[in-house]
Amino acid sequence: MVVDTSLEELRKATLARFASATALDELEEARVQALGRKGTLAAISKNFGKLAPEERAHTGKLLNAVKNELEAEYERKKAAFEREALAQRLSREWIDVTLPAPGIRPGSLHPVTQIQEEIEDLFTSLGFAILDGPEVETEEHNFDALNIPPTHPARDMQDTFWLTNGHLLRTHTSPVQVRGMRKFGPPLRMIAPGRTFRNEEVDASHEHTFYQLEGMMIDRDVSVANLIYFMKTLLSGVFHRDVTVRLRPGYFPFVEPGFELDIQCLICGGSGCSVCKQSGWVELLPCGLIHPNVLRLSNIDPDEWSGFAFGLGLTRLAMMRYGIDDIRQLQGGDLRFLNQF
Ligand code: 2NL
Repeated sequence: MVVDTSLEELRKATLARFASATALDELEEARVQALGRKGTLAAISKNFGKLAPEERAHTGKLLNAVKNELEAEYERKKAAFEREALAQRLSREWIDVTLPAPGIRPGSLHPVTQIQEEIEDLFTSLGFAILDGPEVETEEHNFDALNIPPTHPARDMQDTFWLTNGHLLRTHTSPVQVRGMRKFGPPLRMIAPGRTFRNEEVDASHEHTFYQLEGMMIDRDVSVANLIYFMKTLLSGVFHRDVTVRLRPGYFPFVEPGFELDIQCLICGGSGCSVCKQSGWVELLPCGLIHPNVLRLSNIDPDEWSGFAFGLGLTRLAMMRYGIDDIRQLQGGDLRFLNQF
């Protein structure tokens, strides 16, 4: 009976220690003390031999039952600790399987830069120089020299970013051409690619900052026929295919006559979409013969020389070529988008 009492005490005390254990090592310590080779249960078992033979069967069963119960409880609690430890480790070792694999990833040029470089190559092969100029310009270079009257709405605060010192952010790359005419004189073949700025509300097809490429050729007897030839060469070079074009009269103070060269919308194929404002056509290439006043204002005699000039929106061209329907995607710097090109 003494054995029975000690077993019951061991059972209760050990279950209580198992229950209050807060970590695996505490649980293990309780197990070793109760069930280990030198533990309490082993000590109790030593008294087994002293029992009367008729008590042995009963006490032997009880001994086994207590041993089994404690072992089972130990295993249950141990498994719970292990599950918890694993869950904690996994929460620390969380990995984002959508991250790109490590290693060097090849970069690529921005789609607008790619188009700009292609057009530069094309015009270089036709004997044109590539000129650069400042983004902060004088009113004279940006407007006066281009025969744009002092009252023209383009000069408004709403259309142009004016600086407090009277200078402005160039609204086109024409001032580079003005500088080119003044520096080199005729005959002259040049293009002026670069960043331009307009004080505009941003939407799917307008940005305040965009890329343009203007060009001009000045020589003796340059005509509209020369203009059309170069514009067609330019477009087939850009699109690597025949594009449907139409020529409309257009008005710009710096050319006379002036034209709007439109292409059939490459996004919708002409059926109408947000890029072409449902018209099926996109204004792509304003152009014309350089106004005599513009030549004169840059010290070129219009009786001896004539020329054509054109302006091309590189950002819009990239949208057309790659089927991008929102200009903001090209400006956002999102590499997931830009890496496609
Ligand atoms: C545009 C640009 C055009 C030109 C730009 C030009 C430059 C000089 C002289 C004559 Cl220095 N022309 N550039 C010519 C025709 C069209 O378009 O942004 N138009 C809305």
